[in-house]
Amino acid sequence: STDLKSVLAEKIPQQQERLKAIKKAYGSKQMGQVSVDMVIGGMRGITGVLWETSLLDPDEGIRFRGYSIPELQEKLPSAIPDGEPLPEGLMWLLLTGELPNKEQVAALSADLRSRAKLPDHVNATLKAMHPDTHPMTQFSAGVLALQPESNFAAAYEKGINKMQYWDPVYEDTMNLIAKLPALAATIYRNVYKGGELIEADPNLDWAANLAHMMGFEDQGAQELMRLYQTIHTDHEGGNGPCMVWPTRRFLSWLFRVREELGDNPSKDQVKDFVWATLKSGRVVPGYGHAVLRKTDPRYACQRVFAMKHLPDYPMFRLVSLFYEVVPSILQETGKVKNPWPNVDAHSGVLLQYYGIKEQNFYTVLFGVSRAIGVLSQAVWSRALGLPIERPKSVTMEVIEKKFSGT
Ligand code: CMX
Repeated sequence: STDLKSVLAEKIPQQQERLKAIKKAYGSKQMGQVSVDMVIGGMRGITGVLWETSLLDPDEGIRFRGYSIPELQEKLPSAIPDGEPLPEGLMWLLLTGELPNKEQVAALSADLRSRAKLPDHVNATLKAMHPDTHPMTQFSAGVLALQPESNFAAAYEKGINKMQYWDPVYEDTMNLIAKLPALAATIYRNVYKGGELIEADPNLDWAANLAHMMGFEDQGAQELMRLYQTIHTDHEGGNGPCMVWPTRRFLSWLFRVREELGDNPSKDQVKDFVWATLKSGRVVPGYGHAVLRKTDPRYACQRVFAMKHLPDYPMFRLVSLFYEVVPSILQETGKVKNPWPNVDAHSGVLLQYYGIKEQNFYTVLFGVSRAIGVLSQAVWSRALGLPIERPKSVTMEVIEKKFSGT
């Protein structure tokens, strides 16, 4: 079937049974141990969340429903021959666990287009906001302003069987994801382009329409948006906030390199610059990772994109030079667990190349993409009846008393 909801509805009873069986067979088994370091360290390393849509492997990076990014670039339908995957395809995969064919992706694209219009009251809400309000705050406010349209709120008010929760959550998910490009683009045009809005193009897919409504018609920019929106959708469960600051920090760092050393610095000059950064007690932005232990595949696929579309862009050449120089320096420090670059050491440069230069907006683009992962998981969370996460907390006094023997 090309109808996502009915494909999903078929899978739900099987997965409910699967979870019941897991609970029955392994419910009392131990998944690991918790040290005081983990309690103080933001629960890092504690396995404590069920998250079906993606899994982060320390060596391979993110896998979406078992598929790596290069595999998805090969297997997911694209808008142009040999082009980047369409995020609608990844959304289908995250929701159903199955790779979609071209017809299924086209049907999902069309469904999203039919739900894409932003209600007037949301436009009015955005217009009424103080012009200095950060784009991400406007984005969050815009999402909240959509609440009157919520199917779940209406169904809950009327009274709905718990087993059916997933249905209105699915409708809300579709409606929200469909509207995010218009919401993001409206904010972009309001904040940076004098409020002159651009209508959606009925012939474009979801991500290309985002680029189009922001004002970017270049094929390359639309391809980049498809790739960007695909690779940022999910990064397993339990992610914290502030995930896009490193993109900005990396870019500022790159701008400083250009200012001080020009477009064509030597390897030795770049080495000295990196060491100076480390010696001043700062981290090298865009490098290292809490879990990953090799080059982030999201970095790698953006590098391939850059080599194809913008091989001579001076900022990309600098990024490449850093790739040659930084890992061995970080290794030399002897303490950095992962000397390889992460996604943030690449995204910014690609956006800059296509003229999306407003760095405060990058977090919104990230938010549009991540919504796909988080909301797909939300549908499953309701389908499986998962509870609210409620980890136990303790005070310092509890730790002291427990281990000091007093
Ligand atoms: N430059 C300099 N020092 C670094 C470093 C880097 N890029 N990455 C790690 N280190 C240092 C740590 O600061 C730590 O030093 P201290 O022991 O003196 O405190 C030591 O190496 C060990 O840290 P780690 O276990 O390797 O890394 P963490 O899990 O503590 O931190 C991260 C991970 C991402 C916060 C860190 O690598 C970092 O600050 N990187 C730069 C910022 C960045 O690119 N963040 C983007 C993350 C993207 C994502 O998560 O997807």
